[in-house]
Amino acid sequence: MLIANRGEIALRVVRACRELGVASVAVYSEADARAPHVREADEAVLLGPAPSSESYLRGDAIIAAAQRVGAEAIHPGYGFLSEREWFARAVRDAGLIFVGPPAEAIAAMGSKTAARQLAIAAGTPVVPGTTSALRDAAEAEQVAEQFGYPVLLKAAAGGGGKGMRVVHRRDELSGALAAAQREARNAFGDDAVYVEKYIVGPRHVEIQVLGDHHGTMLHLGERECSVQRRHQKMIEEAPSVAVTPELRARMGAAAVAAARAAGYTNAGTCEFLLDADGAFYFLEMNTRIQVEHPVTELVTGIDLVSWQLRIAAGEKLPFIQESITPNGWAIECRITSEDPANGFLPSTGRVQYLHVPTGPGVRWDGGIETGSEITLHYDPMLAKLIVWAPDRGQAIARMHRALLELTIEGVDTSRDFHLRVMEDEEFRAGAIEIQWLERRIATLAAPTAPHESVVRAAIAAALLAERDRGTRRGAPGSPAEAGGRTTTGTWVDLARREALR
Ligand code: MV4
Repeated sequence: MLIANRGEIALRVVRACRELGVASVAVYSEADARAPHVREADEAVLLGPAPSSESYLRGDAIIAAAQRVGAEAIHPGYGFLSEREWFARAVRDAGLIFVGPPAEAIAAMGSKTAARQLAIAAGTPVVPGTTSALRDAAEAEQVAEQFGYPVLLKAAAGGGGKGMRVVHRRDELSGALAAAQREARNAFGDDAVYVEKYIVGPRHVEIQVLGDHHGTMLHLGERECSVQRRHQKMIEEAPSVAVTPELRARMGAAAVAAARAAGYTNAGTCEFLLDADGAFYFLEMNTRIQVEHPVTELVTGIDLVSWQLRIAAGEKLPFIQESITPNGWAIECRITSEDPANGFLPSTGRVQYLHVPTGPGVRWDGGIETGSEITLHYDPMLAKLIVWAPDRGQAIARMHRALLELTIEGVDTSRDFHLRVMEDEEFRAGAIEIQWLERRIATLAAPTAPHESVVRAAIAAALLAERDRGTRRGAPGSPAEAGGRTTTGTWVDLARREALR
């Protein structure tokens, strides 16, 4: 198996390969020569310089490398080449197996208007709107009158929020259409824009599907992904507080029908909007393994990456739909090298010290280690911290505990932001929707103590702890004694670890 990716997902695939007895081949850029995914794979092939365009996006070089080392298959991970129809086709044409859906299914879901047509034909509910590109502003106005304002203009070639415009009134429509078309042409080289009714205040709930080459297509329930900012998810969970077993069965059947209509195989995800009344609407299908797949793994007990490989090898799925029910609760926090106190500005530097949480119900899917250099060449996601517990309340408490155990020194991270979310009353009540985070970001991303002062406090505390070791067990009234519910306890955690090193 050649793994055409880097970071945590490359490591995740290496691990699945090793458990299945499949030899793994990493690819890497010059910047990643010492990266964990390179060291952990059985073999590794240098692609080129650090920029993705000269390394991880070089489909030709990756296929040539696979042929040179005698690989049978290529796993694309997520991002990079994972949803490029031409790459899936080129892999197949080279006599290799693409671990993912057929190129035709990627193409069918790549156009949002084509995906809507497929979904409608399959009986999957979609947001009211058009299924072909708007010709002009007059047509847009007529369609908008029909569905009622507000409406949303979307790029047919889009996805992930690019080329979208909310329109509240008729007199804004023609300007917004021109802007959306311009943005779509620049981003996708295709200015086709269509219109949907704008759904206000929904949740983003997605359904995992898994299909084999023998006609079985299953759904593995939902993930709640509403905690996002600028279309970047920050926290995901499974199941969703808003989904009953009855709704899960209906959304699951809708996702399976859409996937079948696209000729889908392997792992995929159907994205839905779920409104406050429990109505759901298909948005688009992600034709790859997703970042947040672990929460589904933890509540279903099904190893998605392992099954991706087994499906690609021609195995039959041995499960029946009725046996797949979520057990307990899983939450994932994306640990990114971004400074929440500074508008989530990407942070760079060397990871000087890394302490990874462990203990009951804790999983760390990471791509970094002490010494890793964080650059601006790649995505800022360093790792995912995932927890499982019997119910949502315990999962939140467990995530909070695990985040307190996490120390990353050397770059700014989203860790403290996640601690505040776990402490937030609305989040704890499950009262989240897609605008929730933007609304609350100011309080959740407030600045913390400057790095230098935290380090000084840690050193001072370490010296005190060393002096007091064996004589005292946590001073009464200290942050450590307050039950660990405070994020200002950061220096105490640091100090404890300093003292133990
Ligand atoms: C919508 C919508 C409201 N109404 N469509 C954003 C990205 C793309 N996947 C579709 N998106 C949306 N489509 C209608 N008709 C709101 C969003 C949306 C959104 C969706 C999922 C997760 C986060 C989001 C953030 C803002 C807007």
